Amino acid sequence: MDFEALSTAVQKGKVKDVKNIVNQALEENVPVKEILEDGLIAPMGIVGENFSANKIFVPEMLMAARAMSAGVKIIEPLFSESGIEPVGTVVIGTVKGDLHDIGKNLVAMMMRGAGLDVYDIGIDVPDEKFVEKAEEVGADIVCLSALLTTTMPAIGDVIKEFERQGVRDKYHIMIGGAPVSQSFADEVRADCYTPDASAAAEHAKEFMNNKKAS
Ligand code: B1M
Repeated sequence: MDFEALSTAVQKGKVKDVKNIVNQALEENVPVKEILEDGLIAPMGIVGENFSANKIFVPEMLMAARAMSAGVKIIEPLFSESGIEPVGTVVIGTVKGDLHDIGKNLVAMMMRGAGLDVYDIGIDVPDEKFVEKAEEVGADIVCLSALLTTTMPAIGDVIKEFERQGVRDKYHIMIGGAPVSQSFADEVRADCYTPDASAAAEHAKEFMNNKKAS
């Protein structure tokens, strides 16, 4: 499998090429995790650097995001285990003012793959919507994603909304996204920060196992 060709196709937003290379890689039995991490996630880092350096602009960034999502869509079914009793219920969304959804979608995908029942409530989600959905579906875990330094504070607002409605302790609140850190998680009193989608899914599964055992 040609990782460089896949990386270039993602960076240039070539949806058709991304689909062809991913399908070919699957035929060659390349591990799905490698396709995802080295072929699809890594080039988005380069796209971000090029954007910061003013070498590309929002339209190119959007095209790259679309191409990456097309690749993820092909491998997504391979991450889910069907016919398994859900180990827990998760509500996930990107906070208010933030339109980035690729990372959040990956977390949802990995969590489904770990056997969790995931309700994805989308992007630019108002604070109260997280509470409303968590209460409606009887969630165990709530996941909040933010990609901008300007939208990070909305994570704290969502947690305050859970507190305001007197239901904060019912939920394990996990947070993540490129600018988010453990110290920020401590500051806003989140229950957990994980740097990536696999760590988030792993933590959620472990949390549910401990919850069931106690
Ligand atoms: Co935006 N953008 N963007 N963007 N964008 C960033 C985030 C930026 C770092 C680029 C840069 O300058 N280098 C920068 C933010 C700077 C800052 O805040 N300090 C930025 C900017 C400035 C903007 C705009 C303001 C640009 C503009 O309009 N002038 C604008 C804002 C729009 C808005 O949200 N209101 C904007 C718009 C966009 C697009 C729409 C064009 C597009 C998003 C398309 C989409 O998501 N559908 C876009 C993209 C693609 C990016 C970059 C290039 C890539 C993001 C991405 O998808 N990464 C990004 C640069 C970068 O991150 N290097 C950038 C791949 C993804 C797999 O990683 O999302 O980090 P990530 O998710 C990881 C982890 O963070 C973690 O797991 C994931 C997988 O392992 N994780 C969680 C994420 N959420 C989690 C939740 C959890 C746990 C883990 O819960 C438990």
